[in-house]
Amino acid sequence: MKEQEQIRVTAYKASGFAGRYQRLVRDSVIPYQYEVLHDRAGAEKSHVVKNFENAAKALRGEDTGDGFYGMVFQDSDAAKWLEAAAYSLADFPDKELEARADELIAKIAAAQDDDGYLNTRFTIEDRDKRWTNLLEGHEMYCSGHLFEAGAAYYEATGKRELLDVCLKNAEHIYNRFVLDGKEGFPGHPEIELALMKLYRVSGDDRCLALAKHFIDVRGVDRDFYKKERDARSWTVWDNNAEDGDYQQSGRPVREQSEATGHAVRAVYLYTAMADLAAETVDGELAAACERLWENITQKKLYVTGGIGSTVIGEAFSVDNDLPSDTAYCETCASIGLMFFASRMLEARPDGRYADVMEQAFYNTVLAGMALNGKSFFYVNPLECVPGISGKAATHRHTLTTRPGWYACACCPPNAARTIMSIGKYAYGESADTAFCHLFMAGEVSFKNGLRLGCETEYPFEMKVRYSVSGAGRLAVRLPRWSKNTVLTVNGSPAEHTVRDGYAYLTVSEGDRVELTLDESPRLVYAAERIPELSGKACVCRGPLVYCFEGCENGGDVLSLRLTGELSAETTEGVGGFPAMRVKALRSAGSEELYSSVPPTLTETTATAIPYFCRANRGETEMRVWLPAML
Ligand code: FUB
Ligand code: ZN
Repeated sequence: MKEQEQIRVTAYKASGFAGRYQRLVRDSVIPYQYEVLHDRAGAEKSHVVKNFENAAKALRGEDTGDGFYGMVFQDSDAAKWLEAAAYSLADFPDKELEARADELIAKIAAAQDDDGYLNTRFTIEDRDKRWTNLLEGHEMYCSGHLFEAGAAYYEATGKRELLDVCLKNAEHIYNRFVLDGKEGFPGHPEIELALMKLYRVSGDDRCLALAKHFIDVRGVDRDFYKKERDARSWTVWDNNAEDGDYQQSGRPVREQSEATGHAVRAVYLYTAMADLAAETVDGELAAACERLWENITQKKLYVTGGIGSTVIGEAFSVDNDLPSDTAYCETCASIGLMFFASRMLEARPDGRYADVMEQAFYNTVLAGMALNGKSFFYVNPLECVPGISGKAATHRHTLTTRPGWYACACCPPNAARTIMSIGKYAYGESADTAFCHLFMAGEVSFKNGLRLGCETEYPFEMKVRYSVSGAGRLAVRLPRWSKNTVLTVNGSPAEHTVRDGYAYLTVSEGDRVELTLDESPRLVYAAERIPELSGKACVCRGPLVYCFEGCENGGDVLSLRLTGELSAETTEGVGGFPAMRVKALRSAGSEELYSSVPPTLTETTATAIPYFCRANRGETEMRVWLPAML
């Protein structure tokens, strides 16, 4: 029995900043990605739809034509696209999009084996290799993404076809690993968090039991992947089967304290752990989540909300190793961090979680997509120097411009589905309280009958106005970065209590609640224990991290220095998003590689743009952290 009521979402119709982004995804990103998935966009080949068609042929015993192409997890790109389409359809009914989604769903359904198994790679190429390489095979990763799509599509349209495919696939996996007791757990966690969603939508207890099973067995047999490798004669990438830390399976999850290994896998796992801990009231699991959260946010988090600092294995590095120029900071990892934060929040409202969720969204997640929605970053460094970035052997991963698609395309559709479901992160509710976690304009209806209209130009203006319909208890987040925060109801100071970063108040029909946050730009300094950042500062305002690009700074940001005083003013920026002009110094030194002639420093004004707007004007230098002369 659950002791505490989990906080869940609400219906949200976006306007303002979120509305602009959702319009972009609806009008450009979803149609563009649909073309990509059909190999009609002139970008990197996907073949994902063909894979489903060819898998169906394989099942019918027909010639599979051009066979399977892509990553072992290629199927998941289609699932993420469907999930984004589902969220879009929920808010903006669109017959044409629904018809396209239904057609794709029919192709996916046709690729499902009679026993419920569904994976195009193994169905087309290697039926006998099913389930023999959990370490690398990604069968459950693909299933997980399909389950998320199936749940979202059912909720959006009421149509069951994909949901039923998912439930049949989940049953197949449940039978194998729970009923038949086959050993193993997913190499790439994802199915666990997805099973929690499938459980809630379908009410099928086996989904919850299967999620719990995979969480419980992970890391108990530390040699599982080694034994699995020794038993098979094939590999995908020859991954190290003995690196338990990399697989988050070096010990049972309830004993883990340090975020290690592949960053996306880690945060997807922690998301499921946090969800399961709240659902089953598992204090030991919740405590592990809290330790892992602390480790990430105190030792392994970039100011942009990026995580996973090393390209080697797309992984977390050791504590405080946060280089700017070689940062990996995969877009999916920050999306996963948002997931983890939101599940922690659902279990226990604490502004610490929402602060990080917001930091990840407005900075790394949005930077993952160009302002026109048609090209994407996988890797999000905090410094970019053409000639070195994307070029030096150590920097090949830090591309200077966004490609239209990737051979490994996990990030682009992940960004799309996250933006289209941002209401699930922005708002939440418990049995008696409506929560405003992020300040997103629009209309929100809570299940307790309360409705809010939220008007704001946030994150560029710091006033957030809520108009209340109905009555009830409201909790509004008080972000830690805001040093001067004022909360009023109907123009008078609000009667409220503050707990864990939220203001709690009781509101009634017709009330106007207004939150005014600190609008001053601020210099942010890193802890001295981060070697890369000593002596540097960056510019932030509200939740936004700013960066300096060559475009409006004379092509050279490497010689810019910040002073202790910002005296910033707003100016025109990129894509209609305001920039800031800040007081700075320009250093000019000798042309010699090294010289004992000290550089001269001249006062100047530099322009900083929001980090998420970076790299939209061709290849250029970019820096978040500048040396600071204080
Ligand atoms: O392995 C599936 C996805 O591809 C991961 O989440 C990403 O990091 C990329 O490796
Ligand atoms: Zn990714």
